Amino acid sequence: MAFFQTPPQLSDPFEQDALLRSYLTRVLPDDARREIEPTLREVSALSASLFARTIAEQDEEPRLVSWDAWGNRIDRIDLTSMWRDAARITAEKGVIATAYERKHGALSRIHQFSLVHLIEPAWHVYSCPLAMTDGAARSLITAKNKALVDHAVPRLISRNPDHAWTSGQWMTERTGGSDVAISQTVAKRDGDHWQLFGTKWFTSATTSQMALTLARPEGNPPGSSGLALFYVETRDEQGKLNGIQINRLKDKLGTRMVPTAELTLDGARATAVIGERDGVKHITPMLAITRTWNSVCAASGMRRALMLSSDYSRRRVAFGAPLAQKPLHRETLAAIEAEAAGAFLIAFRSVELLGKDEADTSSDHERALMRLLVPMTKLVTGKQAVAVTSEALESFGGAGYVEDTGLPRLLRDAQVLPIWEGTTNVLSLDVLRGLAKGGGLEPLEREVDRCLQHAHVSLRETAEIARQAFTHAKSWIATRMDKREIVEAGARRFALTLGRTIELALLIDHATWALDHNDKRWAAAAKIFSRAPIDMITNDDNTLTDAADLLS
Ligand code: UCC
Repeated sequence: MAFFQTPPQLSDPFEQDALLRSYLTRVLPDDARREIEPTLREVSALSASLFARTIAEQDEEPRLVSWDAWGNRIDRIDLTSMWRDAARITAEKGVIATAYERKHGALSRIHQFSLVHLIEPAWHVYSCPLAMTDGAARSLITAKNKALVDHAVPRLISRNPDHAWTSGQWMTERTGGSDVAISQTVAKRDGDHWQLFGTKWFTSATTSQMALTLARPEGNPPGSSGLALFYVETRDEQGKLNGIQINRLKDKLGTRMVPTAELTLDGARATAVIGERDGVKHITPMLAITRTWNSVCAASGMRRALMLSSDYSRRRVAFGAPLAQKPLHRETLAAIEAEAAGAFLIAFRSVELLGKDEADTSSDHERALMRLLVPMTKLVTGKQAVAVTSEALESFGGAGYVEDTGLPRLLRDAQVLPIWEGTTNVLSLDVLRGLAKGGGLEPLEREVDRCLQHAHVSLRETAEIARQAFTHAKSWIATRMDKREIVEAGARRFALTLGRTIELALLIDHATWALDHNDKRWAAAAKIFSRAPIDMITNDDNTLTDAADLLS
């Protein structure tokens, strides 16, 4: 008889996600959890039902139609059917609205991001425009521009698909996406409004109805303080593009359903959101939100890859038994399970802090912690997402490398996570910026202590690994404060060490709670996680900088 392999199945992502369920049991009061859970089950069923479509429609891509049949320039982007459906689902399921209705106070962000965690892998990175939409709503609210808040925010957070808008975040120019201060777009005053002139080199999800962007008002000085934050609607009342030309769609490694475009702004009518300067500073509320989305989506991508891999391991028989019974295969999957669990817990810790900040229930310590944790979580989870999805693909053997299984897309889509919204290096430097501006490492130290002080007796050795890594990071930075180049060169090692230490501490914290509830799984994850590199700092910085000099 012919031999065929059985593809992996996805039944119920919520039911299959033991960590999400135990985390929600730990952090939510029973009544809140009872109210929230049906919405998660509904979205989980939807996510499972879309699974087959994510494979069947994975070759669909957005298309730029530059001209109509009669020679008129129209610059229309036709979206994939999955993306059109995702817009409706977002509104109907309140994927943005849940955070702003704040039905569960500070816990509402946990509710919202649990929805995101379940649905994200099912809709071809539609989380990209949603992250920016959420970030735009938050930035407009923070800027307290009443006219724009009244006009745009109800649409950005709407539950009505016919009324809802999404927003872009146009920050990247030809000069690059990291050093935003050298942006070249110019803003010229036009009565009460402004007109923008320049090129935006990467604009994600360009079909959005509005965008927040940066431009330099004429006469302003160079540097980021001379940029201002602007609100732009992409089309006018007749549906014509607002002084915008779409030059082309980018041909990318992954996120191919995301219509990422290159734009020319040629007199785009714009409104200043808050003053005429300090645009970078005023867009940072958006960055905090989009970076948090990035972290949650990194965790959810890892979870999806693992669900498929573990399901497959029970179906695939090789060398006389299912892979799930092979010791080496089990150990390999356990190692990536531990990584995914650490990533999930740090991502949702950022989410908790964001929720408290917005509900105005944060302490000063929690606000300082959030400033550091958001970039650190984004950079550490972005790297883990690439490593975990790569390992998960390998666990399928050749099938993981074949396009029509739908598996390679998981890795391609993960590869953007360490790039957009700040690369690993840029965010490592942002962690240093946060330390310099805030209270140094104290907020992180308190967080490590909070997690480890009640560590279960069986996890004391594991807790010691986290403590030692943190102490090493603390002494490394303390003894190099005056050596700017050494600190900059080591910023990534330092930030990754802190990020992985916090992940381990959070794993121990969760595992200690779980052990009290007869669940040994997360203690096992903490132990396995602690065997992977946590402390990446070296005291021998000069050897590395000398080597880098020779090799560069
Ligand atoms: O990638 C993009 C869109 C992709 C789609 C989104 C999908 C998301 C998830 C989906 C999941 C599936 S748009 C491009 C994103 N670009 C970036 O993220 C920029 C990366 N570059 C940086 O982050 C840089 O560090 C810059 C641009 C912030 C550096 O700017 P400056 O102006 O050179 O730096 P300064 O002078 O240090 O900062 C200016 C001000 C300061 O405030 P003041 O003036 O009071 O001292 C800083 O403290 O901004 C403040 N600031 C911050 N505040 C800078 N960074 C932060 C921060 N992270 N938090 C709070």
